[in-house]
Amino acid sequence: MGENKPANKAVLDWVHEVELLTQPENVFWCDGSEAENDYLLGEGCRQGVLLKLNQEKKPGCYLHRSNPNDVARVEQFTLICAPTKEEAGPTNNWAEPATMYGKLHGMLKGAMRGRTMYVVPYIMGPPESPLAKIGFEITDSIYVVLSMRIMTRMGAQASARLGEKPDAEFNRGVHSLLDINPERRFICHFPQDNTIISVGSGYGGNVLLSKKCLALRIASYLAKKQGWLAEHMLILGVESPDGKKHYVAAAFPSACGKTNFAMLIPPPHFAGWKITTVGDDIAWMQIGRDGRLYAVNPENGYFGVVPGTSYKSNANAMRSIERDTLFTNVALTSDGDVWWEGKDGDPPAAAIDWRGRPWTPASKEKAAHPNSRFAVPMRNNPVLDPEVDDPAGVPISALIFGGRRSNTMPLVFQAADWNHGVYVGATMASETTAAATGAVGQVRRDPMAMLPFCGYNIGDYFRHWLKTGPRLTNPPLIFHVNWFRKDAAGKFLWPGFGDNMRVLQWIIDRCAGRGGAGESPIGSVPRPEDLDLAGLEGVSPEMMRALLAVNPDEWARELAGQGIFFESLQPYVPEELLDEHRELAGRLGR
Ligand code: OXD
Ligand code: MN
Repeated sequence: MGENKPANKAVLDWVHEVELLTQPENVFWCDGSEAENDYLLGEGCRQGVLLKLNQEKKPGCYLHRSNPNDVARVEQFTLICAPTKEEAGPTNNWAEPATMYGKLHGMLKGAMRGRTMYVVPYIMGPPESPLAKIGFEITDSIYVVLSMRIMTRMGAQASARLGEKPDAEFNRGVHSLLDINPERRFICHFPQDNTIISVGSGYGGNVLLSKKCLALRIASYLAKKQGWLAEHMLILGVESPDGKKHYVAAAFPSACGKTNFAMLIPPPHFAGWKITTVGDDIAWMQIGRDGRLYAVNPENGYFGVVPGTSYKSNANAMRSIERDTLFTNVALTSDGDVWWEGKDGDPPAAAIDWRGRPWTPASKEKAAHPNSRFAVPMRNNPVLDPEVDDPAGVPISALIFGGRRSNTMPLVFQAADWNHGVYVGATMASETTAAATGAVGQVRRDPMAMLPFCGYNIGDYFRHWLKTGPRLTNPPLIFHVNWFRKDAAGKFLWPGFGDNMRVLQWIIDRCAGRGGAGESPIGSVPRPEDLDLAGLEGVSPEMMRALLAVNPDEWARELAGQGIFFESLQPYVPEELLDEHRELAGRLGR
């Protein structure tokens, strides 16, 4: 075991270099087999990295507790090391590549002494897809290896697919826990070298280098160069009772319910409608021969936020995580099961919290960390879309942007055309969540939900979007949604979850040339009678009006906020988006 070296000499040479630098006790070449997985799970438990859960209740499930100083992505220590600061742009932290390589190599020197260095080969995307990418992650964390096995198509197939050609392209990822010290924590991307180096963290988003690092930051850079899109979007299928199927892709910032939306169960009134999941976090999209946009999910699993997940909010996620799941930072019950705030049923009388301390319902602190996670193979999802492995991807009828906004943003509106849609995406904003370190609940602009993930200058990213529209002879329509609008007392106006089907149906109707709407300065907004609200509970006609309202005072503030954001990005904002801003101001009478 651990001997599965690839034949490619470029990989062997690079791994050897990292071995000389980090000086591990031994090198373990992963093959992705069941036997290897069993061995690593056993080893993880023996080392105290994992805790085996009650296998009768949760077959194949394990719990990992991260260091309490290491529970979320660290945007302030995430860097794009492009040759110039301008290429990284105004929204990224930047360091000169040679300087940063020097600093990181200094930290990595001898860092794996006494540890095993694992080499993890993986494929992102359906292997036969023209968009598929091969990566190798070197890591000294068993937790990373086991998570990568869930989240990617990991193992010998990746090495085989890379082949022996010396110039075959692959992503080089190096990760070391070092001493999990926030002072020595860096997540560095070298897009021009297809290289990622991550040190000092063991938290998923910082260390599963396939995900945010490769599939978004590096891939967005490659996508710009090669004419496709790498986006922070879920992909779902909607089948209507007459058997017609549409796919939509939706960008929401972290922890705004992408996984829930991707697995939505329609309310009883929508008998015959079916939602299927292609992906819950990332979409790679290219233009098909028919001029439509086609999306693949590069991942193989879901790394979802646990708190709030229940049979009520997301029964498909609950069914998925009944087995083969790696939990991080949830609470442990006395019968070897897991618990978190928002799970169905009563809290346990006593539990061990995410830090490993005794907990009771009277405790002041939460039992599970607000950013605790599950990692689960997507094959566990009962509503996995049958086309998930299609190398060509699925055709996208609508793109949806959305954020967590207590006010201003109506439940849904449709952009007038592609450029207006790009403007809507570029100016979208959301109240911050626990997925990244920092204050929670503040409105921040998060263009296309890519603020922390765009691997190059955001102005060029907007330009790339603007250029993509005219290349699509049959472009998707673009919408904005907000499930989080509140009333004056701070209560959510919309029930969300399954009832979001009502909004999705309207979106699909619009794509099919049906569905009424009223015109407003911000775009087409449905009137209450344009939505199918039959069987909707707890939303009065007055609440419905409040949900769909375009309030001039709120929009005056919003327009100003959008303007301030664009100012902060100057001189990079494309003229077309400044035009859109001026036109919106005109329509709002400002
Ligand atoms: C995630 C995130 O983990 O966006 O998907 O933070
Ligand atoms: Mn995400």
